[in-house]
Amino acid sequence: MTQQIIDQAKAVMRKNDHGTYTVPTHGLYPFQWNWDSALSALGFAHFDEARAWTEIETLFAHQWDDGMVPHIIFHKHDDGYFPGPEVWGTGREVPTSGITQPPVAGFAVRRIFDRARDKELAAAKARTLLPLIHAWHQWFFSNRDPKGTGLVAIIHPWESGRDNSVDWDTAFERVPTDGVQPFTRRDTSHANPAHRPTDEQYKRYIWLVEKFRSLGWDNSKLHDASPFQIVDPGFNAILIRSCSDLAVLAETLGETEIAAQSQAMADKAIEAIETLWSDARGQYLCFDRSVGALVDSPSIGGILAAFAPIPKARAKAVSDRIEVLAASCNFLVPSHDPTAPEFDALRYWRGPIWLIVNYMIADGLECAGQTAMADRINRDCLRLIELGGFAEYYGPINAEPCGGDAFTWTAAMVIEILN
Ligand code: 9YW
Repeated sequence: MTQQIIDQAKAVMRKNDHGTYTVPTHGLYPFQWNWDSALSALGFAHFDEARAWTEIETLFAHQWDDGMVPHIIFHKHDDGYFPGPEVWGTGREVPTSGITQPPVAGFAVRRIFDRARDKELAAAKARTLLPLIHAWHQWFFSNRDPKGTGLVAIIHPWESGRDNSVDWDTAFERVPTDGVQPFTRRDTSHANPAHRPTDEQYKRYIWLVEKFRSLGWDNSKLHDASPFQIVDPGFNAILIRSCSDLAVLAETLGETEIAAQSQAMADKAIEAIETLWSDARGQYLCFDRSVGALVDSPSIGGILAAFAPIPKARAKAVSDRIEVLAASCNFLVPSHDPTAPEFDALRYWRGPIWLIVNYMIADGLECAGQTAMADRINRDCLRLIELGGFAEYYGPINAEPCGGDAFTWTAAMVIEILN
């Protein structure tokens, strides 16, 4: 049974493999996405290490001169996705989007390196990637934390990877839609519109893209110019984890300066993330930097914080919080609290379960000694696969598979969990 599932997962990954990069799924997402690639590389590493390294190398081949690694790389023309390169207008030879995504590559590279069977290959690849990943981490703190708080802001919901989370609703009201010309969405012709973000949200997504484009994608200006600046605990946790993992990797490779700088960024952020803790909610919350207040929205962003090496007592509290959520759903971990009024069981990031997020939460809990909850989350991932196949995301009440099917990173996570 286990081998059969692994074989199916490998087949999904091979199907979406374009040789040097994978697409998340055919049709809906026909390009390379940033955090999809880093997490998918973990899956490849179990059966084709060279291919795993290539996935991450391709991603970093499109890093911008300022250090940013874009969220989409438009390797080949495909008009099945909106917004395409002409909307982004970033002016690059191989077009890319102009925003970034959760920086999970540092974590992935360390893990692939640590487990590598081909040590020589791993050392060579890690040595090349190390300064590139470090430059990206430094880019975050220079451009998305201009006041040096220790935590970085996202300036577009797409950067979080949790496109239509309830977390953004209030801040999004400050994003206008004037001047946005009519456009045709393509996602709703591939997937059920009832499971996707709304048209109103899409107009705001596009307004922000047009705003940033009008500033020439100059990252020294974008943060302050954006009416949307959110400090997301989940996003920051991924950055912290990648910085601390990169510190360990750099030390192993004898790159002591990168090691010290990475550890210093992680330490400062771990201290700062404490300001996002809410006793009332029993979890971390987002902080709306434009208005200077926490966002009282019980989403998975505040649970994903457990991916970072937060204090053990906090990890225990996050585990307790998941236990509370479990009372109102049949599968863990819902992307929003099922008892909250905004919860929407099948609409993208407003309720459904995403295996990649489950994987990172479980990994963090495991590291913090919360193994029973980590195991439970991983078991639920496998139950979902058995019931619904390799879907993009799943309903937490009835396990309904939603969004695109034959999804690369879902398959990669299953290979990770079963190995
Ligand atoms: C979009 C590819 C991406 C993920 C994001 C997810 C979705 C794309 O798909 O965004 O156009 O809305 O929200 O996290 O990287 O799988």
